[in-house]
Amino acid sequence: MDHRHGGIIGPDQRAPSRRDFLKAAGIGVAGTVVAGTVVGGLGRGARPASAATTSVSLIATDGYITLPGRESNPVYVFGFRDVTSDPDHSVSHLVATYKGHTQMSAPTLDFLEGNDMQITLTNLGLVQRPDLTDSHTIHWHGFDIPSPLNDGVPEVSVAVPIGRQLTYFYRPHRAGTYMWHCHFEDVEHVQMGMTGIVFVRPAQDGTTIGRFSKFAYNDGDGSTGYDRHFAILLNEVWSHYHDGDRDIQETIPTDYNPEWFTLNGRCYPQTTLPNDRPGSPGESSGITTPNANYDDAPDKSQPNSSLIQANPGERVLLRLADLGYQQHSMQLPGIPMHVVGQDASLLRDGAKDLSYWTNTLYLGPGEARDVLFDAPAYNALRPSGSDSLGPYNVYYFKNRDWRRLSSLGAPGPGGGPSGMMTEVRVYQGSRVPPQTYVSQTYV
Ligand SMILES: [Cu+2]
Repeated sequence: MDHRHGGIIGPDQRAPSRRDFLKAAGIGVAGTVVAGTVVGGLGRGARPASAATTSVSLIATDGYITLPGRESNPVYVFGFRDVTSDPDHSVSHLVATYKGHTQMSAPTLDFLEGNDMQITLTNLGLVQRPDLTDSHTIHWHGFDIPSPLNDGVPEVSVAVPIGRQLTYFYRPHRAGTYMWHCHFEDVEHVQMGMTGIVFVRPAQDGTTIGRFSKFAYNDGDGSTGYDRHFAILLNEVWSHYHDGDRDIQETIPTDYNPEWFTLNGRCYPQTTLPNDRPGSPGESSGITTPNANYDDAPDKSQPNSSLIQANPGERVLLRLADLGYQQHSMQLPGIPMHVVGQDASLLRDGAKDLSYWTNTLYLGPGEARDVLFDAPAYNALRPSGSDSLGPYNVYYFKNRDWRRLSSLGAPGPGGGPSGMMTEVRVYQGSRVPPQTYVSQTYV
């Protein structure tokens, strides 16, 4: 293997360190290009230096999440967690700190077209299943990647064994909303929770077209401009698979019969609780899961909110992806939806506009959509509520199949909906501050 493309590093440090690999590639350890070019792509030769390099550090391990009806018996999962902010990325430190403490869904990855991306994945192993020696990978679904080495399909490249690290390199050239997942024994690992959204902001971002400076695509005319964006992953959870993996029992995947229907790994009304972002004051959902098999500390195991907050008149971009195994039809009654992107492609053929307006979105497994809507004016006659930002109108972004608005076949709190549903809150006055990152919450 050419070390310029990344490296597998053991905990014993007999192998060259990650620092050595990055130096060899002309990349500073702080994550900026310091000299010359970064060589990548098998046999493709040198390429121009990119504007910047973003480095992300992720761990893969197991853990538990809390779903309706299983509050006292949390559901076993595999997953990814972002440890970039931890200054110590040694395998020994990561194992001691995070093994058995994963999350679902995976962190949302936010990249910029043309920038170099490094994602270092460390496989910490599984606490509940020390007998399972499964590797993990990162597969960027739908990404037109030239290098199989970084594609994460283990049968044709490499995977990351327990106790090892691998740095994946990407330079995305196509804007859009994608998804990412582990591709190792993927039917199992995807259902077990190793799924998330990755999106690429277009090079057009930062220019001003009309009143917008942020866009879903390089549209040239501002037609995909937005004020706020939200990344929401549609998924299902089948208890049999998760309990079977926990208890060392066989599962027949073709018997798939999920009982939970989730947005970002949560069921309504948990979907409307804030994010759990470390270091972000005010963002703590309070969703904790006792980690019975590792220690007594509760985990912030479902950190990704699906709450959509907007001011009247703002244009909102929903970055949607389905990484379950079923098709879902989603509705937003009261607000028309404008579909401008599909599977990381602008819906346009030459000069022909292929975007469409709908009241029902259909997403199959492995599909993504970019959906714009305009937040309506505040209307005192509509259903409303109030939170720390003040009074709001509420619109429900929900699955159109009522069976998927339940959990374990039961309704939610008070006999209301559960499952695949969240709220769009449109506030009276302009109370929502400017968004500084995707899916930011303010309650
Ligand atoms: Cu995996």
